[in-house]
Amino acid sequence: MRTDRSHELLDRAQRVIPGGVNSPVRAFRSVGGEPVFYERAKGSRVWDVDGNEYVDFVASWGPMILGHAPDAVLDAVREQLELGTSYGAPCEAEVLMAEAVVEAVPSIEMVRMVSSGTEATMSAIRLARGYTGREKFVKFDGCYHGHSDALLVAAGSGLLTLGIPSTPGVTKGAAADTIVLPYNDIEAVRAAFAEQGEQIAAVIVEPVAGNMGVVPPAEGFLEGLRVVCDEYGAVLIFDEVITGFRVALGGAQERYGVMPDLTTLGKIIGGGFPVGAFGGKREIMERLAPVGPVYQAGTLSGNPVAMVAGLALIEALKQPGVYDELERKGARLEAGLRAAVEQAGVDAFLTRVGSMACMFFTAEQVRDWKTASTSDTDRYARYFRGMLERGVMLAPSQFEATFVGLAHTDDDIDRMTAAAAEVLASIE
Ligand code: HOZ
Repeated sequence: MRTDRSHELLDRAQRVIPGGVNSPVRAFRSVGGEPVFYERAKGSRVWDVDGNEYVDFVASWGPMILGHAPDAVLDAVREQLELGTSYGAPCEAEVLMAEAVVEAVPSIEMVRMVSSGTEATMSAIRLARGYTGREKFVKFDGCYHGHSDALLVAAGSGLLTLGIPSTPGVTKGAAADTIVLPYNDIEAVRAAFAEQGEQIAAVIVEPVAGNMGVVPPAEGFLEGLRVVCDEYGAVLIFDEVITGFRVALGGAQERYGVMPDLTTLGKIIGGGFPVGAFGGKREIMERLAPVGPVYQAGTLSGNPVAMVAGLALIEALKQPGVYDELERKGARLEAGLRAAVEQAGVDAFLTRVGSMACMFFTAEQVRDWKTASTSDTDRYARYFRGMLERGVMLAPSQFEATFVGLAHTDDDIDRMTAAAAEVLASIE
């Protein structure tokens, strides 16, 4: 596998970009070696600048559920480009997007567009605080809700990947109102509320944790959160930046039948462009400026190019049979990986919800960060490198998701699981 061009670009990048990357998990730090630089992507494939081709299971960390550069999205974007790329003023596409989100996501009555998942979660927390007049909020160990200060406490994704327990730059004050509890532990939630429930504005949760690997909600966990929040008048926020439009058209709330008060979205609704959104009950959303006093704003919010891209993608996802097909492909991947694990006799715990999956290198049953963290990350690194050499692109971290999309053929999936069987049999 040639890597000269990627190596050269990394060398140049490191002189002008910290670590040579614009987001830390891309840096391959926990899997060793150097990141490959991409040149192009189409369907289930990505190609790097040295001409290597990979079947891609990262999907730009989730958005590319149709595969890369789908024609429907490209056509919509081309048309919009001629009409202007940013207005900083209302446009029809953002109304269509809001209507599409309200129609698809069961608990959302009103929605505000932003430019990233980080902005969405940060704004949702502010809104919940403004609505309740309380300051504290609950988050769960290993869940990641973007990189705003108060939400970085005990966070997943890149912080787990790089082993950064808490980051300099977040003041004690910013972190003081964040209550961290173990994921899937409803008793811990009840105890925290019994002690300080009158001060808690919100509970924010990934309804399927997707940033400490993939950890499904235990039976009764989401339902229990709903009950506790109702009892104490706290706002329940589902962070569906990953699960929204992925595990069902209406996200995890549709799949599990539990309705939050607020929902955050991102990734898929941008069709590959930088987009986030937060929405929910009208009564809460109308606390936002200009209707209410809670301020939130953005020059590129509701950007027309991003809106038409997201709309084209959502339209494709609304076609009959799409989520059955994603489920079928996810199940095929899981079955192939289970067979590979069994054949190789390695300790691994597999999780999957629809088209998002994870193989934890541990003998433990993973249900929270404590159990996820028992994974052998060195073994994952060897697995990752073996797969890369065989033309399969996985997330460069044990604690991220593997995404299957509509562009993956059965052959792509079988090629991936055959490569996994080979690699698992050959690594210590
Ligand atoms: N946190 C996301 C992955 N779980 C986005 C990737 C990134 O941080 O760059």
